[in-house]
Amino acid sequence: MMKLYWSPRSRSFTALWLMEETGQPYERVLIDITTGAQKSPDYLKINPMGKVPALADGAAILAESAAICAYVAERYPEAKLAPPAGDVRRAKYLQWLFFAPSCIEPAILQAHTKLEIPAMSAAWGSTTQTFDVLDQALAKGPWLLGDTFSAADIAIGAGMNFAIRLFKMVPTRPNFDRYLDACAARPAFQTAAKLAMG
Ligand SMILES: N[C@@H](CCC(=O)N[C@@H](CS)C(=O)NCC(=O)O)C(=O)O
Repeated sequence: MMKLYWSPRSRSFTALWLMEETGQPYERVLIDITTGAQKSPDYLKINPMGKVPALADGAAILAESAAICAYVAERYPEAKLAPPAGDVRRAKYLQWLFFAPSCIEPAILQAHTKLEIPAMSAAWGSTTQTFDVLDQALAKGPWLLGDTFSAADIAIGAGMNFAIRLFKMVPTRPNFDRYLDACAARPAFQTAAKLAMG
């Protein structure tokens, strides 16, 4: 059984939501980041960054929420969380999955801190550009791939939910609201949200 290393009220929500979407059993291993457990020598062997979440699937161990999304979607193809290789939708699936940590996450942080970074130098361009591009992608909906829900929605939906609904770091928009309502209506999201409270 896979082991998910997690902490309440943290980015672990992405991985909790993901695991709940698979419908597969998994073990939750609490690493309470308020106690410093994430910096213990034992946990640093699992994630040398000393951060949650991390996942162990037997001897296969990995961290980074988007990588965990990609790994689990591949391990449980029956959960249909990723278009398979050869499917034309896989291109955009990968694009949005990588967009989560490389553009959405830093754009949220920039919106929150108001840090000035030249758009030409920032990998995510600017907060406006990042959120405009996401807004356009969600115009048709309900998901990033249209009618197909995927692990990319988990990576992006969890981040946007955190930034817009939980911490009000980013102003909402009609397409974001519609999208976050659709995410929040999923039973797996709701179970994960309860678990994430600790
Ligand atoms: N890039 C990582 C970020 C994970 C992360 O920032 N985790 C935070 C909790 S939200 C953490 O473990 N912080 C504890 C610490 O830095 O000591 C991912 O996307 O999974």
